[in-house]
Amino acid sequence: MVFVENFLATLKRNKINFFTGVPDSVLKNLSVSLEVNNNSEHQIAVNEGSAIGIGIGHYLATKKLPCVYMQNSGLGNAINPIISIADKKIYSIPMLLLIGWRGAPNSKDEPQHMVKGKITPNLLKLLNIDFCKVKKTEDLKKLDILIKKATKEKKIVACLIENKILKNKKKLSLKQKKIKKFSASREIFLNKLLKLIKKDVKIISTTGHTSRELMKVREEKKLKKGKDFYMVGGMGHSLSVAIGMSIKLKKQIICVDGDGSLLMHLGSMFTNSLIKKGNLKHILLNNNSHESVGGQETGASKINFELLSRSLGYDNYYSITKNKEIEKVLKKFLKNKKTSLLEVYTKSEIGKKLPRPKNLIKIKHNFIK
Ligand SMILES: Cc1ncc(C[n+]2csc(CCOP(=O)(O)OP(=O)(O)O)c2C)c(N)n1
Repeated sequence: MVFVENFLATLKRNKINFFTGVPDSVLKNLSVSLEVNNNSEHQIAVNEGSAIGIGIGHYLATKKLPCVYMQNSGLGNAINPIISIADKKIYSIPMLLLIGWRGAPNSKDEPQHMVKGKITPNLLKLLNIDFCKVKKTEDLKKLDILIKKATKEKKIVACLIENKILKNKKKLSLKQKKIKKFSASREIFLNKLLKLIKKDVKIISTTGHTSRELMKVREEKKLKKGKDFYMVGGMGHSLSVAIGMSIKLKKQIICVDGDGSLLMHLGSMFTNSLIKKGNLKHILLNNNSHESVGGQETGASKINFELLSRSLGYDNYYSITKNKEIEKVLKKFLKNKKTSLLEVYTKSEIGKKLPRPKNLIKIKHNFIK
């Protein structure tokens, strides 16, 4: 176990005072400390590649190392700017990557994390990034040496942290802004959705709590209409998967997106409007947070999704703010044959206990049958 305070002190001693990244459950105690204590600069990024970009910009502006944090699944998004811009043989931009190591060997985790977890150290080796593993306070000495090396040699270094290692000395919790409009329940919405759809509908649901809740509602209530494809990984790509299906199939394809996920690869909304297949129904469950990994704010409450979707080429926009509006609006939305977005303002339910999809190959077979 390592206290976040001690971890941050090691970084501070090395003049690292700027943080950017995409939240991760392994690093949620760090996120909460950055937000609550507010004594370092911190900017959440929409995806890990963008976080690397922000980090590069920070170095160019200050000559100081940024700390770019992410879950190891986001390393894929980060690789392009790492290897094509920041690499020692390109612009030689130093930074510290702080990587939440899901699926580390000997841990128990979901299949997608076990696959990425196994190759994470090899990926770093391939990228020529020196790294250390921090599991106990003494390991911070290794981290200190590594950061000094990054500063001196102007190269990227990384620190791998496994689940349940980072703890706060004092119990801290994120202050979530209560916004009245965000009051619909995801569970009630998904329940209604599964009742109102036609039998042959295909649902693509986004990473994290949305997929897990959809599976729970379907199983508990024995709702048999439609088939689900849970995007357990590939965060931000549910809409693209739905687009790929809608091009080839005439039946209704429903994408159930999250605000953090949609923002991660927002450009896919534009592709959707270019394709304009009326059978693709795009639903955004907006809870203004990365609920699945600790409830860090996405800032999506500030976005006018009606204006955004229309300017990207969507024909219609619907919204739901309360449970009692769900049935009426959902019926209208599902009947509409044009490219439309339904935004459901949902409450964030941090720490909700939900089951996890397990037999993914079986889920796929059942889905494409
Ligand atoms: C590329 C990538 N980065 C980060 C994560 C970790 N992660 C899983 S779910 C999630 C939050 C998704 O937010 P949102 O789409 O708003 O859904 P919510 O959690 O609020 O239900 C994050 C950051 C991931 N799985 N993949």
